[in-house]
Amino acid sequence: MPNESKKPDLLELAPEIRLAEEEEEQRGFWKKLQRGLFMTHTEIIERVSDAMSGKVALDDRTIEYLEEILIGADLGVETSLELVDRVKKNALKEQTTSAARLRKLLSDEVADLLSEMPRPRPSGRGPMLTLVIGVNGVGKTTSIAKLVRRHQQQGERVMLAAGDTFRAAAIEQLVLWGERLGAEVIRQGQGADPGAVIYDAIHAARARNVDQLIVDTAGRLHTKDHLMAELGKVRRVIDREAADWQKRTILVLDATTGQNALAQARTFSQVVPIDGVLLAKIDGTAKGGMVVAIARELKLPVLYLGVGEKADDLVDFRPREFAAALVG
Ligand SMILES: Nc1nc2c(ncn2[C@@H]2O[C@H](COP(=O)(O)OP(=O)(O)OP(=O)(O)O)[C@@H](O)[C@H]2O)c(=O)[nH]1
Ligand SMILES: [Mg+2]
Repeated sequence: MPNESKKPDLLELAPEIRLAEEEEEQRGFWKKLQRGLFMTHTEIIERVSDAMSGKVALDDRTIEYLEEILIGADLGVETSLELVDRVKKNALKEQTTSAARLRKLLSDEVADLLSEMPRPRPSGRGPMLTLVIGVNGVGKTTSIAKLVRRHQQQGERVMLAAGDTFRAAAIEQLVLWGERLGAEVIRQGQGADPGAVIYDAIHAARARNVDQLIVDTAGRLHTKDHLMAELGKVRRVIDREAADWQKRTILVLDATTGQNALAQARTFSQVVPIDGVLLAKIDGTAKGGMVVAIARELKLPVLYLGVGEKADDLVDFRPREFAAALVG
C-alpha cells in the first residue's frame, strides 16, 4: 500500500532541477580549473603551435622540442619522454602535423597516465579527521578554509583544530577563517603542545557531533627529526583518541616552488604516510604539469587543486578534465 503521508521529493518530481544543478556545478568546476591552469595551458599551447607551424612532417627536432615543452611545464623528465614517445607513434600513424590534433593526442595520453594513478582508500567509519601538513607558507591554512567550505556545501558540520601553535598569528588566521565560515575552532595559546590541542578538539568534535575535524599543523620545523617527532606525537594522539574515526593526512604543496615541492613531498613521505596531495597556487605558475610528476614519480594521489586565495577556489582533481584543461 502506498504511504499516503510521505511527501513526494521535489527532485523526484522534477529531475531537471537536479540536472540543472549538476550542469551549473560542472560549469563552475570548468571555469575554476581553466582559471587555475591558465598560465600553464597558455605556455604549452603557444609553444606547441610554434613548434608545429609550417611543418610538413614530424621530425626529430620537433619531437625534441615537444619534450622540452613538457619538461618546462614540470611534468618530469621521464614522464615527458614517455608521453612524447606515445604521441609520436600515434601522430606518425595518422601522419598529422596539426598542432590541434597533437594537443588532443597529448591530452588523451596525459589522461590515461593520470587515470592509472592510485586513489586513496577510505579508512574506518564515523567522523573524518583530516590532518593537514606541509612546509610553512605553502597554503595550508587557506586550503583548510577551502575544505571547510567544500564540506559545508555538502551539508556537513565542520570543526577546526589550531594545531600550528608555533606562532600566535597562525592561530589567529585560522580563527578568522573559522569566524568567516561559521566553523568552530579549537585552540590553545601560542607554544601549547599541538597534541593537547588535538586531544581537546577530538573530544569537542565528538561532543558536538561534527562530521569533519580538520587539523592545521606547523610547517616551521627546522629539521626532519623535529618534524618526525612532532607529527609522530600528533598521530599517536589521533590514533588513540579517534581510533574508530576515518582518518586521512593531506600534504599541501605550493605549485609555484617547482621541483622544491617534489623534494618536500619526498621528505614528508619518509616521515608520515600521506593519503593525498592538495596542490595549492596552481593559478600562479606555468608549471602546473607538476601534478603529473607528483602522481607518476611519487605515486601520491592528487586530491585537490588550489586555484586562488578565496574559500571557493578549490577544485577536485579529475584526470580527464585536468588533461583537457592542461593541453586540450
Ligand atoms: N594564488 C593563490 N594563492 C594562495 C593559494 N593558496 C594559498 N594562497 C596564498 O598563499 C599565502 C600563504 O597561505 P597560508 O594559507 O597562510 O599558508 P600556510 O601554509 O598556512 O603558512 P604558515 O601558516 O605560515 O606556515 C597566502 O597569501 C594565501 O592567500 C592558491 O591556491 N592560490
Ligand atoms: Mg598556516
